[in-house]
Amino acid sequence: MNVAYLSIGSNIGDRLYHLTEAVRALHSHDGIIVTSVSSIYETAPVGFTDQADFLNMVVCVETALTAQVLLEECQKVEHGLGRVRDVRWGPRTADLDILLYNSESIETENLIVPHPRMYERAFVLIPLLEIAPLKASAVKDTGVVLWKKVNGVNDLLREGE
Ligand code: A4P
Ligand code: MG
Repeated sequence: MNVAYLSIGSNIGDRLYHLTEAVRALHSHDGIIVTSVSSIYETAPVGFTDQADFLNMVVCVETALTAQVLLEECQKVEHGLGRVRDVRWGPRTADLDILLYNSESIETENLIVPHPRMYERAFVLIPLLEIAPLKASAVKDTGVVLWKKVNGVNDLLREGE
């Protein structure tokens, strides 16, 4: 089974309804189980800023689908919720992006994973950190290794004594 993290955003109409229907649609797919969901955040628009505030959340799914097929399913969910693509980064009833798929790096014509802009976007990172424990695999090959766990200020200060 594969584990993926998806970002969901909406800034048109009944935003909460769009998020919940997106999750319901994903969960009702035979090859997708939504295993955890973040809180819902209200977020100022990034990129094209002259548009309404978004509601954003991140969900974790277990899926038998390949990343490519998962992307197609995400796009079907967007269409089902009446998404029309016009302005890039512009208003949308529902935008579903694949943030992570296992710990794979994917670069095809229509899919880049990890999502190329996720690390600079608080509206992605804050909900993601809520449900995705930082795993050793996530920092693999970054040149960063856990050297010592510190349990609070006193623990650290005792080290220096
Ligand atoms: N695509 C490539 N990689 C991926 C991926 N990992 N997940 C391709 C999903 N799609 C991926 O996306 C354009 C193309 O990206 C797709 O055809 C797909 O093949 P789109 O959803 O059609 O268009 P878009 O969403 O306008 O563009 P994009 O590049 O996905 O925009 P972003 O970067 O997702 O930005 N501000 C707030 N506060 N909250 C938001 O949710 N969202 C955006 C959209 C801008 N500002 C925002 C928010
Ligand atoms: Mg998108």
